[in-house]
Amino acid sequence: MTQTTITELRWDVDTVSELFATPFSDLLFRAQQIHRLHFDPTEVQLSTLLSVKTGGCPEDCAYCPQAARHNSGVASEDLLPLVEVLQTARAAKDRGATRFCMGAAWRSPKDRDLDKVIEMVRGVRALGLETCVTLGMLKQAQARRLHDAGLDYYNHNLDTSPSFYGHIISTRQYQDRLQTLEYVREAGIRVCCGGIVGMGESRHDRAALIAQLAALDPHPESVPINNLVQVEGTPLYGTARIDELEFVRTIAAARITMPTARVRLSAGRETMSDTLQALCFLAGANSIFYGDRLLTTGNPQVESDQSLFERLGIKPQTAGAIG
Ligand code: SAM
Ligand code: DTB
Ligand code: SF4
Repeated sequence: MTQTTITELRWDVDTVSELFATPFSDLLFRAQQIHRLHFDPTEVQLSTLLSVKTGGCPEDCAYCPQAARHNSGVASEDLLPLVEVLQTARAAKDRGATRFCMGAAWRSPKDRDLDKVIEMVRGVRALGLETCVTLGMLKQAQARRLHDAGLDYYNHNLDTSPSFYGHIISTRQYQDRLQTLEYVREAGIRVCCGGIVGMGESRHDRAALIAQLAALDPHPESVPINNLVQVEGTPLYGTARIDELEFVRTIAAARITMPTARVRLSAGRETMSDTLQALCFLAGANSIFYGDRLLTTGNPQVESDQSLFERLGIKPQTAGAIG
């Protein structure tokens, strides 16, 4: 099979499952080939996260420390003031991030909340950073307003497979997520959509998640692959951790099925060795969350990431590029 036909394949759960079952070295070789067709393999895109509205969320996502019903110790806070958001964004830019992602612990934003988020998007963009927000479910008109404000990316994850989904969240449906993604795409905003592994799902579920993501047409521009951050007080605390090589396989499957997407090695890096992260980059990851915090949990220190880049010969993507 030529490389061109590989990139044109459509994927279903069975064909993605076959990828997962491929010998590890063959899988990584194939992921590398595809990666190198579309990207400079030494370049990684850096996104910094900020929780602009933390805690007190009405949803019941079993992994999430921000759900009001879980006793995780995360308190409910108000929306951050604009100046504080811009200060953090400026600092992220100074450290080399090119994208700034603002997250809110909402089921969906109220219109008056959106007014304030739009101010944040405008301000962060004016600093010369790409903007991304994740605010929960959107109405069509809200997606259009965000687009008109100049928002570059909207993050809304499918999280897991359709069949495992009910074990993790009961307060919103898979279809609701697909609907929001459709509004975002229709409005002309780039899509950031991925999921979480290590929640006790099977390999079949991981393949089904990847197949769902790859069925989005066009593919998401960014695909965050999160390894569950286990937070005490959440229902998933204590879940058996995913095998490291299986995590790498998931990254490779995302790379192969969505050749031109930024595949982001996302939450969970704090507990990963440098060697495991290097394997993820080899499998086609070319983006990370960069900065000492994710939303409410920790992330590797900037200095330790910079030393990792140096040891791996990785260069951060420079500002201004879209991808
Ligand atoms: N409330 C909005 C929503 O759920 O759409 C936006 C914020 S929510 C925290 C964004 C995403 O973070 C979730 O969809 C989930 O994929 C990820 N996430 C949350 N808690 C996590 C955890 N403990 N480990 C890994 N990923 C997590
Ligand atoms: C995504 O896929 N992962 C990020 C971002 N999109 C919003 C969130 C990770 C959250 C990890 C747990 C926390 O820090 O609260
Ligand atoms: Fe709320 Fe989002 Fe956390 Fe679910 S993932 S509980 S919607 S903040």
